[in-house]
Amino acid sequence: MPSDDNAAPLGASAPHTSSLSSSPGSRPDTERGEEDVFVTRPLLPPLEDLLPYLEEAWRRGIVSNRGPLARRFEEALCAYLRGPKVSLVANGTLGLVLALRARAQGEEVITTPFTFVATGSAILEAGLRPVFVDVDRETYNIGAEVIEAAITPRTGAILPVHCFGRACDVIGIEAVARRHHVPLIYDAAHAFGVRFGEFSLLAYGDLSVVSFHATKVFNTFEGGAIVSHSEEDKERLDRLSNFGLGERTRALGLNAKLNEISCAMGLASLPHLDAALRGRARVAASYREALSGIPGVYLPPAPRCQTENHAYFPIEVQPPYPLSRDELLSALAARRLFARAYFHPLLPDLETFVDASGHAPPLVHARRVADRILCLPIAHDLSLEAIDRVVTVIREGALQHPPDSRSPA
Ligand code: T4K
Repeated sequence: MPSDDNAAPLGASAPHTSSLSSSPGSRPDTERGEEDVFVTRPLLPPLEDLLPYLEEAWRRGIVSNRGPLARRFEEALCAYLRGPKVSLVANGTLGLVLALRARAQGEEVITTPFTFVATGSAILEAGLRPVFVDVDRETYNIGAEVIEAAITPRTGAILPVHCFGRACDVIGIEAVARRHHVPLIYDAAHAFGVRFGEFSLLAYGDLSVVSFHATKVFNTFEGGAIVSHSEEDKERLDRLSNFGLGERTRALGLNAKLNEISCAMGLASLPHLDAALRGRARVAASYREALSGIPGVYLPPAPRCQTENHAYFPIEVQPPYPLSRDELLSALAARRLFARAYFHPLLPDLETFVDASGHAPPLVHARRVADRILCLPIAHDLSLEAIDRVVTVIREGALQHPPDSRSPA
């Protein structure tokens, strides 16, 4: 396991570095000579770590259909997660569709409105209807109480999201799911590398679906996995992701296999994950220190009972901060710092879901958060200079006068 001992200490002027490669694609801003900074950058292992796996695949001529690299990658993930079964899939979205097709029973799925569009699309794609319930103000996740209040005879599954890698109330939600005999599937797209108590957060629920997309803390370019707890579930999910071949029940199969090249990427990257998570933790700590105490810039408190993967660095922009969230987003973009308003708008406000969703209670907290949320750039190797540029723009914004206090021209 490589260490990140070479990483620059906080306060040094060198960038956060480790043995991990930085992604190409940064483009200097021509006026100031500053580089573009994106909301994230992929974790890329040194090329020499990837090449032996690629050579193996080339030698064999097996590049897909659950070859030897896929089997090894599944074993490596099982060992990393310490227990549960793993079914690789081509991406997180297909993983969600298959998980729902495998386990959902009724017509409706209780879920969160504050998520990426893929959560809702997967529900529709599985032939079900989303029922959106409000999120908790602090965790950004849906909780046990609101879920239980929304359960009806039509409920076919519960699909909470561990938003930004912050754990849902897994104990409370599990109790609700058991009490009402409703399958519990977590959209854990953001949650790889998070431990809750002594277990991986992915070990909770009947099934958990994680994304290995390039924008996630751990990536296989595109990819994902469904985490399950019985040989029966794993076999079923594996059949469903292979066109449903051998499937004797009614659930519809798909082609959702992960190719061998993505598995090679996973095998080469996994040994670097811990160092990358430590790099992200250092960036988050730098932001926290530099941004705390700015009136109107709210930093959500660190989540309890879990480790953090710092997949995102969300802040909320609210009065008395003089700029709106969108104005701050533009001010950052003007300095080639590309933060994102993940997740605005809310899913029920997207045309796709307006007619498709069941009755939605007032989504008071979700609306408030979606209007204020801003995810700042974060990556394992984000430089201190880049962090400083982001902080400077936010601090400069804090010094502006709100429109109504400006003296008339
Ligand atoms: N559930 C949830 C809760 C999710 O958030 C997601 C996906 C899913 C399910 C579905 O999982 P997948 O089917 O994707 O496995 C991105 C991602 O495409 C998406 O995976 C992710 N969530 C979502 C939150 O973000 P965009 O459209 O915002 O990504 P994009 O291309 O603008 O990338 C953001 C920045 O990342 C770029 O400005 C630059 C950087 N980047 C991106 C790529 C692709 C790189 O540096 N290198 C790259 O190769 O959706």
